[in-house]
Amino acid sequence: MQTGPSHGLPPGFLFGASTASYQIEGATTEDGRGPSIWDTFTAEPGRVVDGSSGAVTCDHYHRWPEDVALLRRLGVDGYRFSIAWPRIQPTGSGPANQAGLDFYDRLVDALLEAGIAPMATLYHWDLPQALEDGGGWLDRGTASRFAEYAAIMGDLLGDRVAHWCPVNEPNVVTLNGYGEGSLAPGKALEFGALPVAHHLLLGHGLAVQALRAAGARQVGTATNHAPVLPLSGSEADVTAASLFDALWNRLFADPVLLGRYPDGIADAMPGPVAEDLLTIAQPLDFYGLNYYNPQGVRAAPEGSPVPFDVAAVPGYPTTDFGWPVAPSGLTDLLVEMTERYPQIPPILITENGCSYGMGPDADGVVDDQPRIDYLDSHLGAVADAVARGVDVRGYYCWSLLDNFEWADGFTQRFGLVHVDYDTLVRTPKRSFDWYADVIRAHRGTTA
Ligand code: IFM
Repeated sequence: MQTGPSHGLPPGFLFGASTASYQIEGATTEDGRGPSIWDTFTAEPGRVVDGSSGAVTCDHYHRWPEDVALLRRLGVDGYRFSIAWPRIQPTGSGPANQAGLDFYDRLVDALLEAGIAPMATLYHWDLPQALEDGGGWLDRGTASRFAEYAAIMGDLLGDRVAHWCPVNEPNVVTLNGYGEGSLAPGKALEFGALPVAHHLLLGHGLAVQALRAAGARQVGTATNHAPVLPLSGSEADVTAASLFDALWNRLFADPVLLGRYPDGIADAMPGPVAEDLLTIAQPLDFYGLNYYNPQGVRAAPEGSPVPFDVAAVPGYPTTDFGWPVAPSGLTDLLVEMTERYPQIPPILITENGCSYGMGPDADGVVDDQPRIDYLDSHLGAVADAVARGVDVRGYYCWSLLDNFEWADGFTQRFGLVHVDYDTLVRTPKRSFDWYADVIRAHRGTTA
C-alpha cells in the first residue's frame, strides 16, 4: 500500500468532500420546506439515541457561505451535497417552491465561483412526509414523483452541476429504513421491503432519463458497497453471507449495470419487471461507490425473521463507532466490482470516512490523528486498486462537517471540521490541514 502526501494517484484524480441535506442544513420549517420522514422519525421517542434531530444541526442553511469558504480553503476539486426534496416540493409533487430553488441556485453559483465542481445528490433520505403517507417507496408512484422532481432540478442546475447522484445508498434505505426499521421511515417489513428496492431502482432510472433530457453532464450513482465475509467456514455461515451479499451489493448493482436481478429476486418484485429493468439500466457516466468497512455475516438462529446476522468482522482496529478499519477491503471491493461488472463506468468514491469523537483542546486544536491514519490508508487502498487496473477517478471524504448521524444523532463525528452544536462554531481539525496538504501535493506532483 502506497501512502504519503500524494499517494501516487493518477493525474486529474478528483478530491472532494461530501455532506447531506438533513444532516447539515437545519432550518426544517423555514422558507416553505415541507416535513420529511426524518422530521417525523426523530420526533418519535426512542428512535435516535440522544433524542436529537436535524432541526438545527450545523445550521448550514444559514451558514453556507462560511462552509463554502471552508471548502475553498481545503482546496477540494469537488463538493458533494444533497438537495432536500421537501424544500423543492414540500409535499413531494406539484410546483416548485421558489425559496428552495433559490437556496441551491446560490449554493451552486458560490461553489463554481470558488472553483469547486458541484456534485448533487437528489435523494439522501429526506422523503417528503406526504409521499410516505401515500406508501413511500413501497408505492410505485413515488418513483414517478421522483422523476418529476429530478426534471425540476435538472432544469435549474443541469448547466452547472458537474456530477449527479440520483439516490444515495438505496440498499440502506431498503434494508434499514423499510426492512429492519432502524432508520426512517422505521418500518420492519423484513423481506416485505423488497418492492422498495425496485421502486428506488426505477426512480433512479427515470431520474437519469429526466436529468439527461434537461442537459445534465455526468450522471452516476452513490451506492454503499461492502465486501461480505462469512464469520466462519461453516456451510450455514457461507450461505447466509452469500444471501446478504446478494441483498446488500448485487440487488442494486446487477439491475443498474447488468439489467437483471440476482437469481430468484425478480419474482419478488412488483410491476412489469422486465420492462422496468430496461429503464433501470440506463448507461451511466460514473459509478459512485460509498465504502466504510467489510461486513461479517453468520447464519441467524432458528426462528429469526431473516436468515442472517450481520456483525463486525473481528481482527481489525475499530473507529469510535465500532466499525472495523480495513482499508484492504476497499481495494478488494474495487477489484471485485470490476471483475463482476467488466462494463462498469469509471468509479468515483462518493463517500469514505470515519467517526472519531475528538474535540478542541485548550489551544483550540482538534488532534484527530486516527482520522488522518484512516484517510491515508484508504487513499493508499484506492491507489492499490488503480495499480491493479481499476479505473477510479476520484475520492470524496465523508464528511466536510461533523453532523447529525441519523439514529446515532450527534454521538458520532465524521467531520474534517469540528462543529460545536451549542455555538455552531466550526473548527477545522488536523485532518482538514492534512487533507489540504494531500490535495496540494497531488496537484504539485501530477501537474
Ligand atoms: O452519515 C452517513 C451518510 O449519510 C450515508 N453514508 C454513511 C454515512 C456514515 O454513516
